[in-house]
Amino acid sequence: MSAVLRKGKQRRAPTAGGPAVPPGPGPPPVVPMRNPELSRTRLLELHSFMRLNRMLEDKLSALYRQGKIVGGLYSSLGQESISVGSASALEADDLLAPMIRNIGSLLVRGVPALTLLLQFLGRHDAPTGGKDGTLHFDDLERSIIGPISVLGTLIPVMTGAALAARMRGGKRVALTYIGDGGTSTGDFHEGLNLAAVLDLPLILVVENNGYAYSTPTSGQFAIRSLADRGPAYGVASESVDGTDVLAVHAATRRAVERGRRGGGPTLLECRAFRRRGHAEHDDMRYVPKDLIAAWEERDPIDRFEAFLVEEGHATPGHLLAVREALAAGLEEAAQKALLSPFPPPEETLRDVYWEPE
Ligand SMILES: Cc1ncc(C[n+]2csc(CCOP(=O)(O)OP(=O)(O)O)c2C)c(N)n1
Ligand SMILES: [Mg+2]
Repeated sequence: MSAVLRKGKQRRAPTAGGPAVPPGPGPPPVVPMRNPELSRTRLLELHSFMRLNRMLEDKLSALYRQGKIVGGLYSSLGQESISVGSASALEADDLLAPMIRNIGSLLVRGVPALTLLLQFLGRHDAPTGGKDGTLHFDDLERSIIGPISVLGTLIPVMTGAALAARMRGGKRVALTYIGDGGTSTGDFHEGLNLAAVLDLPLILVVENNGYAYSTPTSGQFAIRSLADRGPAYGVASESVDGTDVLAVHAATRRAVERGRRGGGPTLLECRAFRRRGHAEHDDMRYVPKDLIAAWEERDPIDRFEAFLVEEGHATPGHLLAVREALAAGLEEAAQKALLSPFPPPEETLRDVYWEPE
Protein backbone atom coordinates (compact mmCIF):
# COMPACT_ATOMS: atom_id res chain seq x y z
CA MET A 1 0.00 0.00 0.00
CA SER A 2 1.25 3.48 -0.78
CA ALA A 3 1.68 6.05 1.98
CA VAL A 4 -1.46 7.84 0.83
CA LEU A 5 -3.60 4.72 1.05
CA ARG A 6 -2.11 3.63 4.38
CA LYS A 7 -3.77 6.51 6.22
CA GLY A 8 -6.53 4.38 7.71
CA LYS A 9 -6.27 3.28 11.32
CA GLN A 10 -8.47 1.77 14.02
CA ARG A 11 -10.98 4.48 14.48
CA ARG A 12 -11.85 6.82 17.27
CA ALA A 13 -15.33 6.94 18.82
CA PRO A 14 -17.43 7.06 15.71
CA THR A 15 -20.48 9.18 16.36
CA ALA A 16 -21.12 12.80 17.15
CA GLY A 17 -23.74 11.65 19.67
CA GLY A 18 -27.07 10.00 18.98
CA PRO A 19 -29.51 11.52 16.55
CA ALA A 20 -30.74 14.85 17.88
CA VAL A 21 -33.88 14.73 15.74
CA PRO A 22 -36.61 12.33 16.89
CA PRO A 23 -37.78 9.87 14.23
CA GLY A 24 -41.28 9.61 12.75
CA PRO A 25 -42.99 10.75 9.57
CA GLY A 26 -44.05 14.17 10.86
CA PRO A 27 -41.83 17.19 11.46
CA PRO A 28 -39.63 17.03 14.56
CA PRO A 29 -40.36 19.46 17.43
CA VAL A 30 -39.48 23.05 16.60
CA VAL A 31 -36.13 24.17 17.95
CA PRO A 32 -35.58 27.93 17.53
CA MET A 33 -33.12 28.80 14.75
CA ARG A 34 -29.68 29.97 15.87
CA ASN A 35 -27.21 31.99 13.87
CA PRO A 36 -23.87 30.15 13.68
CA GLU A 37 -22.10 33.54 13.63
CA LEU A 38 -22.85 34.40 10.02
CA SER A 39 -22.77 38.06 9.02
CA ARG A 40 -25.99 39.79 8.04
CA THR A 41 -24.80 39.87 4.41
CA ARG A 42 -24.23 36.13 4.47
CA LEU A 43 -27.62 35.44 6.08
CA LEU A 44 -29.35 37.49 3.41
CA GLU A 45 -27.38 35.67 0.72
CA LEU A 46 -28.62 32.32 2.00
CA HIS A 47 -32.16 33.64 1.99
CA SER A 48 -31.83 34.92 -1.54
CA PHE A 49 -30.50 31.57 -2.80
CA MET A 50 -33.37 29.69 -1.16
CA ARG A 51 -35.92 32.06 -2.61
CA LEU A 52 -34.35 31.87 -6.08
CA ASN A 53 -34.25 28.07 -5.80
CA ARG A 54 -37.99 28.02 -5.17
CA MET A 55 -38.91 30.62 -7.79
CA LEU A 56 -36.81 28.92 -10.44
CA GLU A 57 -38.49 25.58 -9.73
CA ASP A 58 -41.92 27.25 -9.86
CA LYS A 59 -41.00 28.67 -13.26
CA LEU A 60 -39.73 25.29 -14.48
CA SER A 61 -42.94 23.66 -13.25
CA ALA A 62 -45.03 26.15 -15.24
CA LEU A 63 -42.89 25.51 -18.33
CA TYR A 64 -43.33 21.76 -17.79
CA ARG A 65 -47.09 22.21 -17.89
CA GLN A 66 -46.73 24.05 -21.17
CA GLY A 67 -44.90 21.01 -22.58
CA LYS A 68 -41.63 22.91 -22.92
CA ILE A 69 -39.40 20.96 -20.54
CA VAL A 70 -37.36 18.11 -21.94
CA GLY A 71 -37.47 15.12 -19.58
CA GLY A 72 -38.40 14.95 -15.90
CA LEU A 73 -38.55 17.65 -13.29
CA TYR A 74 -37.83 16.88 -9.65
CA SER A 75 -38.93 19.43 -7.10
CA SER A 76 -37.03 20.38 -3.96
CA LEU A 77 -39.98 22.27 -2.46
CA GLY A 78 -39.39 22.30 1.29
CA GLN A 79 -35.81 21.03 0.93
CA GLU A 80 -34.16 24.21 -0.39
CA SER A 81 -32.63 24.67 3.06
CA ILE A 82 -30.66 21.44 2.66
CA SER A 83 -29.10 22.35 -0.70
CA VAL A 84 -28.37 25.95 0.27
CA GLY A 85 -27.35 25.29 3.88
CA SER A 86 -24.87 22.56 2.92
CA ALA A 87 -23.35 24.02 -0.25
CA SER A 88 -22.85 27.40 1.41
CA ALA A 89 -20.70 25.78 4.11
CA LEU A 90 -18.04 24.80 1.54
CA GLU A 91 -15.22 26.81 0.04
CA ALA A 92 -15.41 27.45 -3.71
CA ASP A 93 -12.80 24.80 -4.59
CA ASP A 94 -14.27 22.02 -2.46
CA LEU A 95 -15.72 19.27 -4.60
CA LEU A 96 -19.50 19.32 -4.85
CA ALA A 97 -21.69 16.69 -6.50
CA PRO A 98 -25.38 17.59 -6.46
CA MET A 99 -28.21 15.18 -7.17
CA ILE A 100 -31.32 16.07 -9.14
CA ARG A 101 -33.09 17.88 -6.28
CA ASN A 102 -30.10 20.14 -5.58
CA ILE A 103 -30.63 23.10 -7.89
CA GLY A 104 -30.02 25.24 -4.80
CA SER A 105 -26.48 23.85 -4.45
CA LEU A 106 -25.75 24.77 -8.07
CA LEU A 107 -27.04 28.31 -7.53
CA VAL A 108 -24.81 28.69 -4.47
CA ARG A 109 -21.83 27.58 -6.58
CA GLY A 110 -22.58 30.33 -9.07
CA VAL A 111 -24.37 28.44 -11.85
CA PRO A 112 -26.67 31.08 -13.39
CA ALA A 113 -30.44 30.51 -13.47
CA LEU A 114 -30.21 31.05 -17.25
CA THR A 115 -27.89 28.04 -17.61
CA LEU A 116 -30.34 25.88 -15.68
CA LEU A 117 -33.28 27.09 -17.75
CA LEU A 118 -31.39 26.34 -20.98
CA GLN A 119 -30.57 22.89 -19.66
CA PHE A 120 -34.14 21.97 -18.71
CA LEU A 121 -35.45 23.42 -21.97
CA GLY A 122 -32.97 21.28 -23.92
CA ARG A 123 -31.37 24.16 -25.80
CA HIS A 124 -28.13 24.20 -27.76
CA ASP A 125 -26.37 26.64 -25.42
CA ALA A 126 -27.03 24.46 -22.37
CA PRO A 127 -24.15 22.60 -20.68
CA THR A 128 -25.14 19.33 -22.40
CA GLY A 129 -25.90 21.10 -25.68
CA GLY A 130 -29.56 20.09 -25.53
CA LYS A 131 -28.95 16.36 -25.26
CA ASP A 132 -30.14 15.98 -21.70
CA GLY A 133 -32.93 17.77 -19.91
CA THR A 134 -31.96 17.35 -16.28
CA LEU A 135 -28.80 18.18 -14.39
CA HIS A 136 -26.38 15.67 -15.87
CA PHE A 137 -23.46 18.00 -16.35
CA ASP A 138 -20.11 18.74 -14.74
CA ASP A 139 -18.71 22.19 -14.28
CA LEU A 140 -15.13 21.52 -13.34
CA GLU A 141 -14.24 25.21 -13.22
CA ARG A 142 -16.69 25.47 -10.36
CA SER A 143 -15.53 22.11 -8.90
CA ILE A 144 -18.95 20.61 -9.64
CA ILE A 145 -19.22 16.92 -10.48
CA GLY A 146 -22.49 15.97 -12.18
CA PRO A 147 -25.17 13.69 -10.76
CA ILE A 148 -25.47 10.04 -11.77
CA SER A 149 -28.98 8.65 -12.16
CA VAL A 150 -28.04 5.24 -10.79
CA LEU A 151 -28.62 5.95 -7.12
CA GLY A 152 -25.69 5.56 -4.77
CA THR A 153 -23.09 5.48 -7.52
CA LEU A 154 -21.99 9.01 -6.90
CA ILE A 155 -20.83 8.10 -3.39
CA PRO A 156 -17.84 5.92 -4.35
CA VAL A 157 -17.13 8.40 -7.16
CA MET A 158 -16.89 11.20 -4.60
CA THR A 159 -14.86 8.99 -2.28
CA GLY A 160 -12.45 8.62 -5.20
CA ALA A 161 -12.55 12.36 -5.87
CA ALA A 162 -11.67 13.02 -2.21
CA LEU A 163 -8.79 10.54 -2.48
CA ALA A 164 -7.53 12.20 -5.66
CA ALA A 165 -7.71 15.62 -3.99
CA ARG A 166 -5.67 14.35 -1.04
CA MET A 167 -3.07 12.72 -3.28
CA ARG A 168 -2.63 16.07 -5.04
CA GLY A 169 -2.14 17.80 -1.70
CA GLY A 170 -4.38 20.44 -0.14
CA LYS A 171 -7.39 20.37 2.09
CA ARG A 172 -10.35 20.08 -0.24
CA VAL A 173 -13.38 18.18 1.02
CA ALA A 174 -15.94 16.38 -1.17
CA LEU A 175 -19.67 16.70 -0.56
CA THR A 176 -22.50 14.81 -2.18
CA TYR A 177 -26.13 13.94 -1.51
CA ILE A 178 -28.27 10.83 -1.34
CA GLY A 179 -31.98 10.31 -0.63
CA ASP A 180 -33.43 8.05 2.06
CA GLY A 181 -34.17 5.43 -0.61
CA GLY A 182 -30.69 5.71 -2.05
CA THR A 183 -29.15 4.68 1.27
CA SER A 184 -30.37 1.14 0.58
CA THR A 185 -28.02 0.67 -2.36
CA GLY A 186 -24.77 -1.27 -2.14
CA ASP A 187 -22.79 1.70 -3.36
CA PHE A 188 -23.90 3.75 -0.36
CA HIS A 189 -22.34 1.22 2.01
CA GLU A 190 -19.26 0.52 -0.08
CA GLY A 191 -18.48 4.17 -0.75
CA LEU A 192 -18.98 5.24 2.86
CA ASN A 193 -16.94 2.34 4.21
CA LEU A 194 -14.05 3.05 1.86
CA ALA A 195 -14.08 6.74 2.80
CA ALA A 196 -13.88 5.74 6.49
CA VAL A 197 -11.10 3.20 5.99
CA LEU A 198 -9.04 5.76 4.06
CA ASP A 199 -9.95 8.63 6.44
CA LEU A 200 -11.18 10.70 3.52
CA PRO A 201 -12.93 14.07 3.87
CA LEU A 202 -16.23 12.94 2.36
CA ILE A 203 -19.42 14.62 3.52
CA LEU A 204 -22.51 12.64 2.69
CA VAL A 205 -25.71 14.60 3.10
CA VAL A 206 -28.65 12.21 3.41
CA GLU A 207 -31.85 13.96 2.43
CA ASN A 208 -34.46 12.06 4.37
CA ASN A 209 -37.63 13.44 2.79
CA GLY A 210 -40.00 10.70 3.91
CA TYR A 211 -40.50 8.96 0.59
CA ALA A 212 -38.67 7.15 -2.19
CA TYR A 213 -41.12 7.26 -5.08
CA SER A 214 -44.28 5.98 -3.33
CA THR A 215 -42.48 4.06 -0.56
CA PRO A 216 -42.54 5.76 2.86
CA THR A 217 -39.44 5.47 5.01
CA SER A 218 -41.31 3.01 7.29
CA GLY A 219 -41.24 0.60 4.35
CA GLN A 220 -37.55 1.12 3.71
CA PHE A 221 -35.67 0.73 6.98
CA ALA A 222 -36.22 -0.25 10.60
CA ILE A 223 -33.62 2.01 12.25
CA ARG A 224 -34.65 5.19 14.10
CA SER A 225 -32.62 7.51 11.99
CA LEU A 226 -30.46 7.25 8.88
CA ALA A 227 -27.66 8.75 10.98
CA ASP A 228 -27.56 5.30 12.64
CA ARG A 229 -26.04 3.91 9.45
CA GLY A 230 -22.74 5.76 9.87
CA PRO A 231 -21.39 4.28 13.14
CA ALA A 232 -21.38 0.77 11.63
CA TYR A 233 -18.56 2.03 9.40
CA GLY A 234 -16.84 4.25 11.95
CA VAL A 235 -18.26 7.37 10.35
CA ALA A 236 -19.12 10.41 12.48
CA SER A 237 -22.84 10.95 12.03
CA GLU A 238 -25.38 13.55 12.88
CA SER A 239 -29.06 14.19 12.28
CA VAL A 240 -30.48 17.69 11.91
CA ASP A 241 -33.79 19.36 11.14
CA GLY A 242 -33.44 19.88 7.40
CA THR A 243 -35.98 22.69 7.36
CA ASP A 244 -33.57 24.83 9.39
CA VAL A 245 -31.04 26.25 6.93
CA LEU A 246 -28.79 27.48 9.74
CA ALA A 247 -28.72 24.07 11.46
CA VAL A 248 -27.81 22.42 8.14
CA HIS A 249 -25.12 25.02 7.51
CA ALA A 250 -23.63 24.66 11.01
CA ALA A 251 -23.63 20.85 10.86
CA THR A 252 -21.99 20.91 7.42
CA ARG A 253 -19.33 23.28 8.75
CA ARG A 254 -18.58 20.82 11.55
CA ALA A 255 -18.20 18.09 8.92
CA VAL A 256 -15.96 20.30 6.77
CA GLU A 257 -13.71 21.07 9.74
CA ARG A 258 -13.55 17.39 10.65
CA GLY A 259 -12.61 16.48 7.08
CA ARG A 260 -9.95 19.18 6.78
CA ARG A 261 -8.23 18.21 10.01
CA GLY A 262 -8.01 14.57 8.86
CA GLY A 263 -10.93 13.32 10.95
CA GLY A 264 -12.48 11.36 8.09
CA PRO A 265 -15.95 11.35 6.59
CA THR A 266 -19.27 12.54 8.00
CA LEU A 267 -22.80 11.33 7.40
CA LEU A 268 -25.30 14.12 7.90
CA GLU A 269 -28.97 13.18 7.89
CA CYS A 270 -31.25 16.14 7.14
CA ARG A 271 -34.91 15.53 7.95
CA ALA A 272 -37.40 17.28 5.68
CA PHE A 273 -40.28 16.25 3.43
CA ARG A 274 -40.86 15.78 -0.26
CA ARG A 275 -43.85 18.09 -0.58
CA ARG A 276 -44.45 17.30 -4.24
CA GLY A 277 -44.57 14.05 -6.16
CA HIS A 278 -41.46 12.14 -7.10
CA ALA A 279 -41.45 14.19 -10.29
CA GLU A 280 -43.96 16.48 -11.96
CA HIS A 281 -46.00 13.60 -13.42
CA ASP A 282 -46.73 12.19 -9.94
CA ASP A 283 -49.77 13.57 -8.09
CA MET A 284 -48.63 11.85 -4.85
CA ARG A 285 -52.13 10.70 -3.94
CA TYR A 286 -50.47 8.04 -1.78
CA VAL A 287 -49.16 10.66 0.69
CA PRO A 288 -51.53 11.43 3.61
CA LYS A 289 -52.86 14.99 3.27
CA ASP A 290 -52.38 15.80 6.96
CA LEU A 291 -48.72 14.85 6.70
CA ILE A 292 -48.20 17.28 3.83
CA ALA A 293 -50.05 19.97 5.76
CA ALA A 294 -47.89 19.41 8.85
CA TRP A 295 -44.70 19.85 6.83
CA GLU A 296 -46.11 22.89 5.00
CA GLU A 297 -46.29 24.50 8.41
CA ARG A 298 -42.52 23.95 8.64
CA ASP A 299 -41.70 25.63 5.37
CA PRO A 300 -37.95 26.40 5.45
CA ILE A 301 -38.23 29.77 3.70
CA ASP A 302 -41.11 31.00 5.89
CA ARG A 303 -39.13 29.91 8.94
CA PHE A 304 -35.99 31.67 7.85
CA GLU A 305 -37.84 34.85 6.89
CA ALA A 306 -39.53 34.95 10.30
CA PHE A 307 -36.10 34.52 11.91
CA LEU A 308 -34.55 37.29 9.79
CA VAL A 309 -37.32 39.71 10.71
CA GLU A 310 -37.41 38.78 14.40
CA GLU A 311 -33.65 39.12 14.75
CA GLY A 312 -33.64 42.47 12.96
CA HIS A 313 -31.68 41.36 9.89
CA ALA A 314 -34.45 42.24 7.44
CA THR A 315 -37.83 43.93 7.24
CA PRO A 316 -40.86 42.45 5.44
CA GLY A 317 -40.40 45.24 2.88
CA HIS A 318 -36.82 44.18 2.20
CA LEU A 319 -37.87 40.53 1.75
CA LEU A 320 -40.58 41.58 -0.70
CA ALA A 321 -38.09 43.71 -2.66
CA VAL A 322 -35.74 40.71 -2.88
CA ARG A 323 -38.57 38.62 -4.26
CA GLU A 324 -39.50 41.22 -6.85
CA ALA A 325 -35.91 41.65 -7.99
CA LEU A 326 -35.45 37.89 -8.31
CA ALA A 327 -38.73 37.58 -10.23
CA ALA A 328 -37.65 40.24 -12.72
CA GLY A 329 -34.25 38.61 -13.29
CA LEU A 330 -35.83 35.19 -13.64
CA GLU A 331 -38.42 36.38 -16.14
CA GLU A 332 -35.70 37.94 -18.27
CA ALA A 333 -33.64 34.72 -18.14
CA ALA A 334 -36.67 32.60 -19.03
CA GLN A 335 -37.50 34.78 -22.05
CA LYS A 336 -33.90 34.56 -23.22
CA ALA A 337 -33.80 30.79 -22.78
CA LEU A 338 -37.10 30.33 -24.61
CA LEU A 339 -35.76 32.29 -27.58
CA SER A 340 -32.53 30.36 -27.75
CA PRO A 341 -32.14 27.64 -30.42
CA PHE A 342 -32.45 23.88 -30.10
CA PRO A 343 -29.40 21.86 -31.19
CA PRO A 344 -29.09 21.42 -34.96
CA PRO A 345 -29.97 17.88 -36.15
CA GLU A 346 -26.45 17.22 -37.43
CA GLU A 347 -25.19 17.39 -33.86
CA THR A 348 -27.37 14.52 -32.70
CA LEU A 349 -24.58 11.97 -32.65
CA ARG A 350 -21.73 14.24 -31.64
CA ASP A 351 -20.19 13.23 -28.28
CA VAL A 352 -22.33 10.09 -28.24
CA TYR A 353 -19.89 7.59 -29.73
CA TRP A 354 -16.13 7.72 -29.44
CA GLU A 355 -14.46 8.35 -32.71
CA PRO A 356 -10.79 7.73 -33.34
CA GLU A 357 -8.86 10.90 -34.19
C1 LIG B 1 -29.92 1.99 -8.19
C2 LIG B 1 -31.21 2.64 -8.58
N1 LIG B 1 -32.38 2.02 -8.27
C3 LIG B 1 -33.55 2.58 -8.62
C4 LIG B 1 -33.58 3.78 -9.31
C5 LIG B 1 -34.91 4.40 -9.72
N2 LIG B 1 -35.18 5.54 -8.85
C6 LIG B 1 -34.90 6.79 -9.24
S1 LIG B 1 -35.27 7.93 -8.05
C7 LIG B 1 -35.85 6.73 -7.01
C8 LIG B 1 -36.39 7.09 -5.65
C9 LIG B 1 -35.32 7.74 -4.84
O1 LIG B 1 -35.77 8.00 -3.56
P1 LIG B 1 -34.83 8.73 -2.55
O2 LIG B 1 -33.46 8.15 -2.58
O3 LIG B 1 -35.52 8.75 -1.25
O4 LIG B 1 -34.68 10.20 -3.17
P2 LIG B 1 -35.84 11.30 -3.38
O5 LIG B 1 -36.42 11.04 -4.74
O6 LIG B 1 -36.83 11.14 -2.31
O7 LIG B 1 -35.11 12.60 -3.34
C10 LIG B 1 -35.73 5.48 -7.59
C11 LIG B 1 -36.15 4.22 -6.94
C12 LIG B 1 -32.34 4.37 -9.63
N3 LIG B 1 -32.28 5.53 -10.28
N4 LIG B 1 -31.17 3.80 -9.24
MG1 LIG C 1 -36.63 10.28 -0.43
